Amino acid sequence: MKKVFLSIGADLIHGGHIAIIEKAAALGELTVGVLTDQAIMRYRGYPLLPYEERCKIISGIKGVARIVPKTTLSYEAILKEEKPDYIVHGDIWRAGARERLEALLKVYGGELVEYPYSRNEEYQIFESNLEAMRLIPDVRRGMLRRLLGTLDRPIRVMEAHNGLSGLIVEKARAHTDGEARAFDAIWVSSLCDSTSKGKPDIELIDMSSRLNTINEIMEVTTKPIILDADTGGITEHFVYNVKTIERLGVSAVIIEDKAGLKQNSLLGNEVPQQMADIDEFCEKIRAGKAAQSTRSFMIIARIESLILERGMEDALARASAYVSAGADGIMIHSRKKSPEEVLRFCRLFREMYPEIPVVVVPTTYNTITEDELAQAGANIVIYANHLIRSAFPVMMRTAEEVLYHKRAAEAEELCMPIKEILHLL
Ligand code: SPV
Ligand code: MG
Repeated sequence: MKKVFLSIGADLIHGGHIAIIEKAAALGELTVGVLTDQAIMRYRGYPLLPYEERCKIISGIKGVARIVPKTTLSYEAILKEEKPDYIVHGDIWRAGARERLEALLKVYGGELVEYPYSRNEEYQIFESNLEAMRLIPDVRRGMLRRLLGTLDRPIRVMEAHNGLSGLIVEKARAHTDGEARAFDAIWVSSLCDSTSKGKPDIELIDMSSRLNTINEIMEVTTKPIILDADTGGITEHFVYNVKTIERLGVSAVIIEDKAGLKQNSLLGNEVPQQMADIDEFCEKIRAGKAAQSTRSFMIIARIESLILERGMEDALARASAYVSAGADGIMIHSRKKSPEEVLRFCRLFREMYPEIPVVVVPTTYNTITEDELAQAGANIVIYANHLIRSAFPVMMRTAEEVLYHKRAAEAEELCMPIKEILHLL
């Protein structure tokens, strides 16, 4: 009997999939490679159904002899292992994918069997409905916890401060090793939200305005959102804000343990800044946790001890207190050029709490890689301000070029072509 292989995501199964499975099964013994959660995330965002559930559905379909996990979009590993006589595939391909597959099949003499993909209009509606489900607040909110429970690498988060930068975080891909690498979540930074409004990062932008920014980003993205809520404000206000952002579908809020006028952490002790009283901050965490109504929402406590040079012991003592108060995770921040103190904190914290998620923000210690941070125990890596910082210098140069030349021709090479921007959305 011939060996047949078919790869499938199976987050949504409709008649078109059943038809292709039937056709594949008619060619011989059918093995279905079900894409793992991580493999799906690389090209389309988090699947609504976890891998185990999708396998159960596929295993119930007539003609499926066997299921194997397909951990990447590439067929390379699976073909080496399975050497199927036939690979069955629909006739819609990602750029270069067909050629890559044919080259792999050539090595051992396998054959590609292509079936026309069902272009039934109804199926296309089902598929766009599935995409729309990602926008439902309950679905989006739960994604961060699901990512923390699934990924075998740190969650990669990029800042967004408006709809356009949100779209960039949503769509950006780096193609390496035959895979498309993407960001997993969005950081709504207080620094970038304030800067994009021309204001300093001193908790000046009120919650209504922050909510507008979040809404703008949510309108054009599907990825989970982590909100930088500065100090969280006074506890009596924080509890109401928790309810609001949770209802919107934000996955996590991070609050920092400062009191008085909050200034940006990267200024450190160059400006007067105070740490919050530990007990008062714990009370804020407890009140926030009591105010939330879903299990998926997370309140993460951010420790500023290293920023304000209070030492490692203070940082660790605060971490323990905040975890005991119910924090779902700890963010440790540093403004050193070397990652050494953050790595030390992560290792010491991990000895005490193997399971509590740790968030890091490698802005100043930017040569460290995500893999190295993960080895020390970090679970979430936030690139906190890079889109706005990279946009600003080019906008400034464009303005200066126009002023200097009294015309726009010289600025053109700094600009996206008009046609491209018109078609961007
Ligand atoms: C932010 O992005 O607003 C942050 C991180 O809080 S930092 O600017 O490094 O303090
Ligand atoms: Mg901030």
